[in-house]
Amino acid sequence: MTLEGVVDRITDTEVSGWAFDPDAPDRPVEIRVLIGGVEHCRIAASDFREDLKAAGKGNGAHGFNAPFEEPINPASVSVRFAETGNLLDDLQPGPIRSPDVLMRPRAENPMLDKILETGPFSDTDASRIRDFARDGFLKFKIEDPDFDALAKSAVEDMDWTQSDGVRLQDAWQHNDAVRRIAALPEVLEVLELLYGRPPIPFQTLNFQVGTQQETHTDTIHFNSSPPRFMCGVWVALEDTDAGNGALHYYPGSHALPVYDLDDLGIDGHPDRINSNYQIYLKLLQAMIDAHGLEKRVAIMKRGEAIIWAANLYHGGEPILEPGRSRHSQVTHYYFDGCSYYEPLTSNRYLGRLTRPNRRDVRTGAPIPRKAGERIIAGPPSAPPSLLQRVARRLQLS
Ligand SMILES: O=C(O)CCC(=O)C(=O)O
Repeated sequence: MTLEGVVDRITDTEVSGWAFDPDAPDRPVEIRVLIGGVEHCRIAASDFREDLKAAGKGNGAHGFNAPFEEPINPASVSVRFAETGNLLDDLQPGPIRSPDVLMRPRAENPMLDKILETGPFSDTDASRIRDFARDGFLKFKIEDPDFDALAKSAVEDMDWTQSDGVRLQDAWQHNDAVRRIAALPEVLEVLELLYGRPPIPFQTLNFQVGTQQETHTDTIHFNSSPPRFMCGVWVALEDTDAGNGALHYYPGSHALPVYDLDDLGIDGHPDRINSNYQIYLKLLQAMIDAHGLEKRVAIMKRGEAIIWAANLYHGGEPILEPGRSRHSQVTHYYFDGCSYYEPLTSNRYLGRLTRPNRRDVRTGAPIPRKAGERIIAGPPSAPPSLLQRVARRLQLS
């Protein structure tokens, strides 16, 4: 008897996967879950999963999920076929697990073709993922019926005296419309589609006017482990065009390597944020020249949005008609199952990482640092000094 099966996920509270008998494709296979070698439960793998059906596993009703009453050490869990005693993990990983095992955003996974082949994606979703994979950005229209009212409130009910003249950071803390724009369900859904993990909004920036920022990436400000699990969503709260300082970006640049300061032979440090940042920006210009990258300017209508990948080269065009407003909101997102650091004040090589203590914009709760399913314990970074805070304000992230 050759049974197939894979443990997809073990956490401290549950284990899940699938088991299948190719000789009896619709028969539920019984499995045993052991903790520290002692049987915890026996269950039939009979939960329906669309991905199993799509992968030709009989009627698709071969998934299992076993919860634990109390948190346990995931390393102590094993799962065996009840009939043969073999471990599920001993077997060749099935077509479902293998492409997903590499922790990369879905659209930036080098095994994307395989993932799209095996996953249950509609044609529209698959083409959105492919577009984002190729370009590093995705433009879409926000359909939420409340958007107009939210956009109005995010502009008019704002205490702009708190801004630096261009932008107001983390206005979600006192403006509910800003918080709701950051948490629009349709935005969260498309992010989860592109990244394969639940997104976590952690920072908002509201702009009154064009930022005229030099071309940069977000990875230099907010890097993640595993890499690339961060993105920005830029939402037009009014029309933008060549006159009021439109956003620009370089399609495809996200696929270039992610560079950190140690790639430049320099040390990330709170005292050198701005000088190091300037060196990094020069590298990006050199990369643009070397690869012949072409700039595109985003002419956006109110209510349109752009998602950009963490490593997409982007910035703000010069304002050609001074005095015009250009209201827009950028929300930065992390993704579940990662940990984060800020390269401009860190040194990876020396193991000195500035780990941000950020909060989930939806709830105000701290965002846990994770490696996969495990929450990483450890001291939070010290709060930034006055010098760091001033330097961060000056640097145009
Ligand atoms: O809105 C713009 O002009 C640029 C925004 C930007 O580059 C950013 O927020 O990282």
